[in-house]
Amino acid sequence: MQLISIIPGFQPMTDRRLLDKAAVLTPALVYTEHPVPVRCALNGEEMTFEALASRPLSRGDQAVLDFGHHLVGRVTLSLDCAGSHQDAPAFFRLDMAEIASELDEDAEAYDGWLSRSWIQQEKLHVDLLPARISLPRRYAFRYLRLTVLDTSPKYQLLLKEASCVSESSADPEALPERHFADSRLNSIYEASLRTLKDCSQQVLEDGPKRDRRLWLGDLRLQALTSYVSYRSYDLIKRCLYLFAGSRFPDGRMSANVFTDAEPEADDTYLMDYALMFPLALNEYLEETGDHEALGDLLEPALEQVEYVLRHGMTADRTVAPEQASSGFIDWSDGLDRQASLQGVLICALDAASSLCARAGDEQRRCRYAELAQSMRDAARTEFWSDERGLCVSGGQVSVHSQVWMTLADVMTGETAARAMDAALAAPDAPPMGSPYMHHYYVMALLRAGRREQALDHLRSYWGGMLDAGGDTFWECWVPDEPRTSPYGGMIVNSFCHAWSCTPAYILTKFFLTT
Ligand code: RAM
Repeated sequence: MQLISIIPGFQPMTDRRLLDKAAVLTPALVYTEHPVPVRCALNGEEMTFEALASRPLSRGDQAVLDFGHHLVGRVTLSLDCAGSHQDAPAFFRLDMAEIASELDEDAEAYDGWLSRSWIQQEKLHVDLLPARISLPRRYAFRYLRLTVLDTSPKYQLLLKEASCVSESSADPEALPERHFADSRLNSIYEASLRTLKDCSQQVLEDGPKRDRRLWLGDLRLQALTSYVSYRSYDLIKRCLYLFAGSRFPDGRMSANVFTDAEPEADDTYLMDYALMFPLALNEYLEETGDHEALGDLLEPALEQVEYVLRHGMTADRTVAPEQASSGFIDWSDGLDRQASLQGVLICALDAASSLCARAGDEQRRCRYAELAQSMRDAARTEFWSDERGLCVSGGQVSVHSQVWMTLADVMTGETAARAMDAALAAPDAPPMGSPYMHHYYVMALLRAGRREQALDHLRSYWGGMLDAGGDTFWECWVPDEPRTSPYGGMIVNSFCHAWSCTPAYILTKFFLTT
């Protein structure tokens, strides 16, 4: 599935007042110095950075620097020359990698549907040594590899210093100390918070390597995790205002907003992402009771639901099958999304009803609550199969459908849990493709009362990323097919990704021991 939407002549509708409020909430970044890499290797031989700094490097030499854990920041190199006079430029390539195995990927071979420009690689000429070079971009990385493309027979290159100043708007001071049942869970918790911290920039980015952008589905999960950790309320509020402040001309929210210059909605609509807005707003208000935000964002939130009610439904109150292609749900080719979208819509209607309750609007509160109920009934009629004991969407059995039907209370308790088990065991069911979907699977297990199974899954799925070399959580992880990429090549996958940061939320909410 390729996610490319281009609407010719697209002009977002701008609400200046909301965007101005978002601008005021822009957080300051906290900068941290990382003066030396913690481990190094030269042509495969491990050594200290001190030793490496005294080794003259020439054509073909490769130095790999490990900064110890994932960082988002700016890199500076101090270079010098050894040997005779520098009679030609020093020419080298730098590869920045979030996990070690990313360095084994062949950047030239990438031919997928995302831009190759995301690959974190620079080729530099340095005409005059010694030199202190600040690299041009902000990178997301733990490893930095320098490959000497050429010096000359008369001189060699010396890498005297390599440092990084990392940046994030998350304040580690705000973190409460927490411990879970065992060291495995503690490591998962820490990696989850590192993931959120590195995605917390001047907006909540989906991934600091790529797309470095505000996506609605990611935002909801980051916000939930932030409420139990960094408590970045202003940043979350800013992100909500950005989605409301630049929208499709018909009021729909875009799946993501470009924020590097003047905020601008992307011309990409994903029905389930837009429906996440009322949920995210309701959760934000639950945390903060922020009246200003309720006043400003209630109508934009309700519009997301109203749009789907007007344009996306069949007469018998199910999401129209032809609308299903405007949903995301998961990176999963061939997934029938109709039942999942119905589940998301029911959850959004419940959130809309709570929002109206907060605003004292009894009439609309009742309307949304009734609509949610009638759509649950419709879902049971349309999707539930007594014979198979699970929901079937467009003739297809998937875990996705069971998960969203469970989260929407279309089925509950053991009935829901058994349906998920059965779908997981079904030979033709499309596999879950992203930590985003796995998050909702764990939440559905918890809702169905399967605490142990939820915790086991969290341990094995997110723990699996740590075993495979992560110290932050990834955009994509399919344990049986570790090289899976939705983009046609792992080298553009993000290995510190917003929607994967939720273990800290799940552990704190449901499994806190001290
Ligand atoms: C990708 C991004 C983002 C996600 C969308 C649907 O482009 O990684 O995190 O929300 O897909």
